[in-house]
Amino acid sequence: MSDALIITAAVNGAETMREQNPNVPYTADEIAIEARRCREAGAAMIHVHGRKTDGSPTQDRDTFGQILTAVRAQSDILVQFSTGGAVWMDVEERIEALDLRPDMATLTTGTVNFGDDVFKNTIPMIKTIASRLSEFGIRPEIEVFEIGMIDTALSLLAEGVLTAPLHFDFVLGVPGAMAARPEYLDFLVTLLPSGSTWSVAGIGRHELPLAYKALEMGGHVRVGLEDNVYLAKGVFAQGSWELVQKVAERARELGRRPVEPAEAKTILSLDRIKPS
Ligand code: KMH
Ligand code: ZN
Repeated sequence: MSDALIITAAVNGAETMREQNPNVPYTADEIAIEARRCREAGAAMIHVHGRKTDGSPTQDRDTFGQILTAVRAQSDILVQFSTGGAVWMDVEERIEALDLRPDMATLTTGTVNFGDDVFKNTIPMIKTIASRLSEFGIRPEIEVFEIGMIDTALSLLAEGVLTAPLHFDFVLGVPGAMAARPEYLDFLVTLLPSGSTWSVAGIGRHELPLAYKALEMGGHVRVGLEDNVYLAKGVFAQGSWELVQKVAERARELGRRPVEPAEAKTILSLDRIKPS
């Protein structure tokens, strides 16, 4: 098991609003400040969604351009764009900013219930996103909300739509999808092709317990206000950075080493992908 640990901070998401935690960053400058704090706390990458000034989600290219510029002006943290956006967005809207060439971007390989909504990702939609990622040489983080999404990713790998090595993020605990059961994580990792890397994102109160389990299993970790707004029961996190800090502290106790962005790039093979 490698001691190297990539911590990703999911700093805002599309759904978490300031009414739930006043520290959710909306503007590019707020996101950049938060990203720098996360980097200082031990994160190597942020996962980010666009927001309008009123907090409503957007995948607008200009908004992502401002985010990328602002974040890169303040730190060397890697930037992963969401291609999931919000549940009502169409696929073209979700991927219109990818020509900005973020360090990484997400790819959800299936449709799933998302609370009372449906997060739609048909096979043609997945292929459209994958092909745009490949056009710009961006490696995907495969978001797994349900187990069949692994099978679909493997089929796409066999078809040559995706290329190895794959990086998976298991999102556990979205209402209507796979629950945040620790034993699921034990099983899910057995399904990955060798050479894959993985992280876990536990939703709500499951975030830190699943993160700590991943540390013990040798996986990577995603935490942040997109997934959970609390540091402890009844205590709001002051920002995603505080959750990152908690994971980094526990990691060091367990002999895991939060890596810098440059090392994360190597671990995730981000340098080895060429635009198609
Ligand atoms: N907001 C969710 C509907 C992603 O960022 O790629 C989708 C999501 C996944 O957050
Ligand atoms: Zn997201």
